[in-house]
Amino acid sequence: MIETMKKSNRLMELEEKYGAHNYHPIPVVLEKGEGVYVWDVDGKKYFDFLSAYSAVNQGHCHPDIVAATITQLQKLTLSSRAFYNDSLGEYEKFITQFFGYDKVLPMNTGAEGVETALKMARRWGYAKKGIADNEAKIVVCENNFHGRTISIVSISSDPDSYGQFGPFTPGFLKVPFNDAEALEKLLSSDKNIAGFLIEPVQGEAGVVIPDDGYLKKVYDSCKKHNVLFIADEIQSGLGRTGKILSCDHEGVHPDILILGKALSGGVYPVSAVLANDEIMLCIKPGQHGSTYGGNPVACKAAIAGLTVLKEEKLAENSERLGKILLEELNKIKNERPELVTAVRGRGLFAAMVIKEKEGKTAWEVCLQLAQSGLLAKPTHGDIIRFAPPLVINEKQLVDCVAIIRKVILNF
Ligand code: IF1
Repeated sequence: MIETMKKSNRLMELEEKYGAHNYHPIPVVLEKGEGVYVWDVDGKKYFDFLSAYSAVNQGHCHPDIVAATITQLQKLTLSSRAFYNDSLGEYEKFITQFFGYDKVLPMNTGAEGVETALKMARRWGYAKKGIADNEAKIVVCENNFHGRTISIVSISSDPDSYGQFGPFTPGFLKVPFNDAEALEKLLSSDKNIAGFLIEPVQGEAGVVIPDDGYLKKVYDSCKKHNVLFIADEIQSGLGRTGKILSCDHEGVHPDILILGKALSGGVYPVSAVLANDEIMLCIKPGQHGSTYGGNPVACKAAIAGLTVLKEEKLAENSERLGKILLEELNKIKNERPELVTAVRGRGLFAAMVIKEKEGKTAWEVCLQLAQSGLLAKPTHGDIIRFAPPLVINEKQLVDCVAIIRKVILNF
């Protein structure tokens, strides 16, 4: 035991000494993942209830995704877009038909996908809506999280995200999330608005779910005022909330759809921006791109990731087990109402709000969960996000709820 603890400590010290201090991880050093489980360097097994922020919806190291990726890795890893490659066209056809769009612009990280969508919306605003050059505006929601680039933190409400990173990118307006009237009022008052960017469920804000009908109302406002509805489904999509996309709960088909994270099941960075020709073709050759965007490995990983999502009916599993998870978390809340002040969730995307107790916060709860074999991490200090891989089965979920209940009842 001492020997292995030394290994964990040695590895954490290496990160402390040689790595940027841009994270404060839960003190667990992982070395293996399979399905809903991860193991640390001491051989301790955990349920992963964060899923790498919803990037491993298909479970850790899904064999089909790993196999498809390894095969391509041994053939051609990167052609660059200076040339064609034998994977990109097949992938583009696959993903555009999967989600019902004319075209896709392939990128790598979620933030790159969001930046691409912002540029695409601005370009459409000038080319199609007739907005004067450099006057296009994009509306975002308070308490959003869309990534960490300068333009994206320019629209953040979180000082930890934007503080001391100015000056900020202009051309953005904010409305409260879940307030359709506020958006309608703003869109009625300003003709230079090209797009409205939204997370259909706000992840980092703490799994904030809008009222039923909100997405449809804001979508209709966008249609009424010729504004693009841009859905960031990087965290809320790909089965996480019980549908393939969170927008599917209200039958909303975004004008621009941004995907990332679980697109490749956590095996390889892949993001995608989907839109129809009227929007997509506003960007001409040489006006946007990326070295790795659309590389053959990413294409194969994403085809496998989406195939697993559909064939293993992960959205359906998320919807069914999400109902059980929410019901059980509410029971735990009712047993400790002074500690658990709120519970919310949609599909296997849930959150529990913890009231500080004698100086002990959600962080301490997560440390005790880790000791009990379940990994989760708080956001914004008091909110614990519960988001297991969507391959979890009912028995495993029951075991996880038992761990959460034990820790909360003894906290
Ligand atoms: C970190 C948060 C989650 C996202 C949505 C775009 C992106 C993300 C809805 C950007 C990324 C990640 C980033 C990672 C931790 C995690 C996160 F805590 F930061 F906010 F999930 F909630 N849109 N979210 O959730 O995608 O560029 O990272 O691929 O930065 O700490 P990315």
